[in-house]
Amino acid sequence: MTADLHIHAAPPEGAAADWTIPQNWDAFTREEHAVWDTLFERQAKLLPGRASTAFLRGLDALRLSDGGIPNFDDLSERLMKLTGWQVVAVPGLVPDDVFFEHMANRRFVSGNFIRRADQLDYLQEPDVFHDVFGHVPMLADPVFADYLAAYGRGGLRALELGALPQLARLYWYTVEFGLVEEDEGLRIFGAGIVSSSAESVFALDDPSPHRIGFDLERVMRTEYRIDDFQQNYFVVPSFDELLRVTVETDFAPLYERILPRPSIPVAQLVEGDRVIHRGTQAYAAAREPA
Ligand code: HBI
Ligand code: FE
Repeated sequence: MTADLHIHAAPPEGAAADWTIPQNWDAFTREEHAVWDTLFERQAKLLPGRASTAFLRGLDALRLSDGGIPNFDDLSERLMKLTGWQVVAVPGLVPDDVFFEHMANRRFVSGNFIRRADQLDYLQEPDVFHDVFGHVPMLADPVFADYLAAYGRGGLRALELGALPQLARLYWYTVEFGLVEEDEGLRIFGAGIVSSSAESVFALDDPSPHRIGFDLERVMRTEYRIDDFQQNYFVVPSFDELLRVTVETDFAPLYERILPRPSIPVAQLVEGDRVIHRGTQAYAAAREPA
């Protein structure tokens, strides 16, 4: 047996001890800025009436439509005034503790590369379009901004308590793939959805996935898939409510309760679910290997 010492790879050459790198905005080529513009225009057309009011407001407030990959210094200046957050560049995925430490200190880490023009819908690691277009508009919302900082603190705690997989599900089903209930109907806010043209439609309109009312314990017990559209989406009643339950819940006893229990497979409904839409699961069934 070895102790869990949180040993991880050293930052790559050219990165600081906290894994950040200079954005080096001047080094982006015209082609790379054009990829941003193409993706931006596609999503900007699709999202009114689909994305949450908070997301659309953030897009405006941060002037993400100015054209080209945003300069992080300018973006951080605007964001700092609104909610005290900054955006910092990293080479790619960073170790969990580094990721949480930045978040707890209101620094959002962004990949410093952009997908190729011939791979607009293909992504192995989060690039600057996913990270900035997908995540940063929500950080202009004061309530969501507090939620993400609280999540960072919770992440550091979950590492100590051996409950990272459980807490990561909360991130997945809210920050990445969350829906919110607004007066006019369901809206998307998860970065994985709003940065994807196909999933922006699928998550709201397709009969296949379940849409289930958010419940913290239920979400933290639920498996997820990283290789295709989600089979479950969880719907928060509001960001105030999401923030409230996460700051008011004592996570240590919650982890103690759920760690010994089996996880809930993707697409399985359980007793107590507030089912908003019972999915047909037809999309997933058709994609299963024969
Ligand atoms: N690093 N750059 C980056 N972006 C992420 O979304 C990210 C990461 N490191 C760890 C991580 N996500 C997740 O595995 C944790 O939330 C559990
Ligand atoms: Fe993301």
